[in-house]
Amino acid sequence: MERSLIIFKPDAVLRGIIGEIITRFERAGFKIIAMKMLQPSYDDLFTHYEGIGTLKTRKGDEIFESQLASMQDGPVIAMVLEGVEAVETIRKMVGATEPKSAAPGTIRGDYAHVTYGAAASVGRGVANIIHASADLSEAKKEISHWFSDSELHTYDTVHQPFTQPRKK
Ligand code: DAT
Ligand code: MG
Repeated sequence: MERSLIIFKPDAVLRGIIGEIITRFERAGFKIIAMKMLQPSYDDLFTHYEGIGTLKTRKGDEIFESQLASMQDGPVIAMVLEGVEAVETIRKMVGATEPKSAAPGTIRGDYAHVTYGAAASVGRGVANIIHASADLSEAKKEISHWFSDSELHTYDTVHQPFTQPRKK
């Protein structure tokens, strides 16, 4: 089983669409093993977006600082989901970074439509609802950054019979 780190960004929390999006993950059979609301600090976001995600290196100071400020517009909800090849499938459900380019049916494509250009013109990170780990290595680092081991829960769901050997 893989684990992926999800963050509902302030635009999702302030719009009140968290429940609908959690439902999509539950419907796909992913198990929520951790969840908390927090007001992220600049330092925590720096580690998340540059220390782990290399956003400043990849996209430059202006986009980086705009994104960190946008992530502090309100509280966020961090969550860990577990499932078979969870990281790749959750990224597929989330869709492309720029909502304009995100396919209909994806979370970013269904809940937003804005562009990088529009975000740049107002000095904001592009409001794209949700963060999801890009690959397994990022997922592991992000989960241990946002959650302690004792916050990660172990329990059985009704999906498990379909992913485990048949009982004799
Ligand atoms: P993703 O979140 O799809 O993994 P990323 O890691 O490249 O994408 O960027 C992290 C976040 O930074 C992204 O969700 C929104 C913001 N961002 C990235 N590129 C941007 C841009 N060109 N304009 C505005 N915000 C941007
Ligand atoms: Mg990323």
